[in-house]
Amino acid sequence: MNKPKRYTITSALPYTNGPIHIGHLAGVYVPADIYARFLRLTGNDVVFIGGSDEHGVPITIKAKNEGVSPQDVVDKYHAIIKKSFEEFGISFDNYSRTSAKIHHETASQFFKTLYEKGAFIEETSEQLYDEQANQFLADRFVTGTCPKCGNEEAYGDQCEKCGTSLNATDLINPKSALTGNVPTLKETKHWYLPLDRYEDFLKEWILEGHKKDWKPNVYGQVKSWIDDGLRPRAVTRDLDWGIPVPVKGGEGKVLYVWFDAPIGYISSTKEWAARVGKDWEPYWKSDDTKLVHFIGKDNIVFHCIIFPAMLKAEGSYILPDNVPANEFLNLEGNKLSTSKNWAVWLPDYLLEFPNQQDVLRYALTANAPETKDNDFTWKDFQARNNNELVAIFGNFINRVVVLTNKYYEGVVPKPNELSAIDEETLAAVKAYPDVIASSIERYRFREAQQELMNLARLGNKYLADEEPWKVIKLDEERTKTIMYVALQIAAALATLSEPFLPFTSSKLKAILKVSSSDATQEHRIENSWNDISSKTILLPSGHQICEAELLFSKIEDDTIQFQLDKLEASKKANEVANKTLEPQKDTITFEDFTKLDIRVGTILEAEKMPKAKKLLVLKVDTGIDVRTIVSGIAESFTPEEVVGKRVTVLVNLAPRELRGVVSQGMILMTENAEGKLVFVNPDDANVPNGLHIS
Ligand code: B3M
Ligand code: ZN
Repeated sequence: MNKPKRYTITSALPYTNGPIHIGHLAGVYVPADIYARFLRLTGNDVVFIGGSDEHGVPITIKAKNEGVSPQDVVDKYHAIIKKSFEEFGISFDNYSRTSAKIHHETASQFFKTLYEKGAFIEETSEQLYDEQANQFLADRFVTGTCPKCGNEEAYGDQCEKCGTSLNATDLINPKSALTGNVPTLKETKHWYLPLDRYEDFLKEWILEGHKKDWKPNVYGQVKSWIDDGLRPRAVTRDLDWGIPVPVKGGEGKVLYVWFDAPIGYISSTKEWAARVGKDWEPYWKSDDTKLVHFIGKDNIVFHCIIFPAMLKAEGSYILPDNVPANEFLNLEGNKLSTSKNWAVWLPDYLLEFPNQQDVLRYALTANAPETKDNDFTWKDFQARNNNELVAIFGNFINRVVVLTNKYYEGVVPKPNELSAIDEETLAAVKAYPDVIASSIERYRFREAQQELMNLARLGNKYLADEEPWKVIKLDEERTKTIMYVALQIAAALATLSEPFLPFTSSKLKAILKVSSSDATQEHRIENSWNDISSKTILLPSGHQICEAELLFSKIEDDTIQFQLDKLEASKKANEVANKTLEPQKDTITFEDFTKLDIRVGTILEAEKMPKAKKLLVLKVDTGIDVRTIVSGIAESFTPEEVVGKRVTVLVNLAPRELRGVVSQGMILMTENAEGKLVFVNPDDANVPNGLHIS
């Protein structure tokens, strides 16, 4: 085990324009949390930093779409995001926000320091401008074709497809995201960070210094940008939402969001240090601190090139030791998308799967997009729970605890002489802390979690081979030894599962009355991570444990179907939203209109038209008579559902014979957002405006 160190662990600051989804969790927060928990458990000095990224165009666009102020947007989502992280067990030491005073001060000061050092170029140039919106277009306010990869939806500061960082004027066929207009050019002054000046430094630091220890996907991206040649990048913007540019000539301008956001890690550390009475500086300025940034792959350029260049220019900060960026997680075969509502949202999960945080953590880590994009499916989630957590981990613990209570009233028995298998098994247990640690230290969290499960498998196999439930009838003394060994494995699992399954770990520790951190509890045994390999006995004989309690429970098919149906509904809604509405028909005169005789009616009877999938035969009370109407709604309604429904009926439509039945009129229908036919009722929030009544 390595010497304890000081660690500053950061996780990308989420844009505060929507809740957290599984893509964020799998890419950034779950691995960062495993890493932070592991390092704390192994006795290191750790600060794990998070916070909301509250500036930038995504926030402004959201505010505009919702007709509220950017401050309203960030206040709303900051609260939602912070609460969901807490409930999910992401163990930030501090979760801040970039609208905080301490951040505005820190970021302003950082800019001023660079300005005073002459680290910027000041330049007036022509920038994209939207005449109609009266606004300069940068970042997400403008989209166009990426000159590098041809992606037609690249943003003004970055192409998310190939990761390349762009200047808005690089885009081919730029289009304003505000009005759809083709932008014009207008002169404006900005401050640029001349990245070209940092090429040699970056080459030496990353290309030579981190060839071996950085992930190939991260190293490869960085190398290709550096090889292409770096160019100056504007770090200020003509916007009114953000941190004001704090130097002369900067009036009416703000810092580029990607200039201020990474400084948010520093501000959040300062906020934490002040709260707990520590000095923040060693965490950012001391060479013996390891700085690690957890991010998704679309953030690599900012964390490996731009922010390090800023830190280097400032001069007093350390650089990241590693940036273990993940690839993307897809959902049921499609790219996660906030705007298309193609996501599993954390607040929804927490509501729909109460006390099952560890199941999602487990499934996301088991499928983590560490080396390539990966897919989350609900079926896999169910299988991971039922076949692994329930059948292996939960089953082992349950058998050990139930039998200990049954045979020994919950007291760890005194072992007799250990057999060769017992010795081997206990020796195998002792190897796990190092095996798991070595995977975590190399940012291989999937592999680390697999090893944890292998320990549970070892326990299961030991019980299955030794069969204490049979041996008890023949040899009570041997049974004591078996149960003693099994209890040692259970205790090892209690400690080693903590980084991955923190809720389960604490439940298990309570059952076994062991603790690795909470030493204040009475009659508790302390087992740290390192103790699992160094102590001979983890649970001594005579130690009393508690009754069994289920750690995991089976997830049924209907629970999974409910989630799949929700996604199906999103898909349908997108199809409807993307449907181009038909243009308005030719104008009619008032006389034309008065020819239509539309009445309110009630459906009295309904039955399926034999051999016709779409048709129902209805008896409708129109107020003037009771008549037969054949209606093509059978795919959307059962006959039982429509009986008693109040409807609007066109009563003077010429009668028409359909499959031998004369239909006398038409029920007016439209479609809801899911593409299902509904009776005309504009109060139904599901019915979009503009759909034809037909
Ligand atoms: N807010 C981008 C994102 O949410 C950005 C990360 C900032 S980290 C300093 O993907
Ligand atoms: Zn591109």
